Amino acid sequence: MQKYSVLSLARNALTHHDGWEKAWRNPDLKPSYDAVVIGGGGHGLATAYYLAKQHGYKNIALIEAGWLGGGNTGRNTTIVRSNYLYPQSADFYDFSLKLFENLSQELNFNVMLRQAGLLTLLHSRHDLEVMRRNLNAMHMNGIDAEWLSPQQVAKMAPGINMSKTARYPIAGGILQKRGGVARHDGVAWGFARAADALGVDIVQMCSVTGFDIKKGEVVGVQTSKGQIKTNKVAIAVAGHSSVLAEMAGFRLPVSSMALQACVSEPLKPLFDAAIMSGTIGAYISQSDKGEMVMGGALDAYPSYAQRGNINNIEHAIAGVLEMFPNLSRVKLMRQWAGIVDIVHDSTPIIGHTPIKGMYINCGFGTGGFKATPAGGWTLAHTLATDQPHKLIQDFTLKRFETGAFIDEMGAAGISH
Ligand code: FAD
Ligand code: PYC
Repeated sequence: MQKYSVLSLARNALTHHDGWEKAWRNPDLKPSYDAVVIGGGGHGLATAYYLAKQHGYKNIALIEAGWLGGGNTGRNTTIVRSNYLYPQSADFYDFSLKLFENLSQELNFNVMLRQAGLLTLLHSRHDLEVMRRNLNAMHMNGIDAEWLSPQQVAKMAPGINMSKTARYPIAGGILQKRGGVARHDGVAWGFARAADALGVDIVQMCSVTGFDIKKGEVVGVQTSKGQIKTNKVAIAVAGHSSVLAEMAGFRLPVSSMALQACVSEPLKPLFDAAIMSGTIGAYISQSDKGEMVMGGALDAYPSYAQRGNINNIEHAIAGVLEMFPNLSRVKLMRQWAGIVDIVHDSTPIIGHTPIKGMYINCGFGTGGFKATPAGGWTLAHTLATDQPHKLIQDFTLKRFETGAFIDEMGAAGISH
């Protein structure tokens, strides 16, 4: 990797970065690859990276229809945590958080992980009773989580509405101290640069348009830039998973829905933790730049329109103002949406598909950013060994035949 002196950094800043080495190449597609990864979001990029790094694959293409991180990876609100209910989920998401804790070093790219805590607000006797059980489950799963009194919540979240007559009074909270935020596009760029350095051909502005399948086995991928021969394919396209599955001739139990978020103008630092309330149906964190990053529930019906409906974001903002009434005069800067892949037990699908040689990672819905490293790690393992990784053996498509669901709706963080 090229080294820069302070002088060359200053010169490059003044010359619009002329002469700066590109972070990854822009290669032409080759006619054949040992593995093709579809989707240049965090999960696809992590899959390609771990295939090369952990499994020694040398001839991999990563195909992205748009630009890297332009899907949900660059649209999410960057919360990371592992406070799930069931042991399988807790093991998987905590493995991911551990990978996050070392990711900047692993990729030699600052992913700006800030573990200032994830605070879940509790508002009623019902919340307290249910969440005490959840807290016990988290402890049994080995996840760090603490019970907070209303006074401790008020201390962590200056400005929060502590009025006893509030519509949703604060009755307490649960804090995962290792939770927090990480820079979403930094994660995509870090994996991309590291994968490229290991020889992965990252091809952007290239759509997968079909598959060549012979006797139930994948033998090729058709793209807008030509055909590729391969007998190993990993699909990681989130909200477009059903579209790709249809191209391969199978169906997925996934609905594609818009999830919105918005940011305010930057403010002076108010609080460090990310704060969520399932009861109110809204969440907020403050970015390193000072913007309030806010969101709420999913839009009400399936859609591929990456825009979202105004009533939903209004509802989310109303929820944020229930929590922090003093933000009512703050200006909004941007609103956006991403198309997320909803599965009815809120647990991802990772593993084999009905097509031999074709593997899938989808169903993360509203919560897959935190799972980016583990999603890539486990999909790479499954593709390379043709065996499900032990962390995801209960996350396969099989559960939709057996009924062995892992219902994580309550831990999804936001209302569905
Ligand atoms: P994506 O990043 O969507 O990448 C898929 C890629 O596939 C896209 O770039 C797309 O262009 C490409 N693609 C699609 N079709 C094709 C094709 N035919 N050919 C080639 N490429 C194709 N999760 C959290 O953990 N914490 C959060 O705080 C959080 N907040 C969120 C807030 C919002 C508003 C949204 C929308 C999501 C949020 N999520 C959050 C969820 C999280 O963003 C996703 O689960 C995660 O980013 C999915 O990553 P991915 O790599 O699977 O998908
Ligand atoms: O999964 O933690 C999460 C999350 C927060 C906001 C959207 N998803």
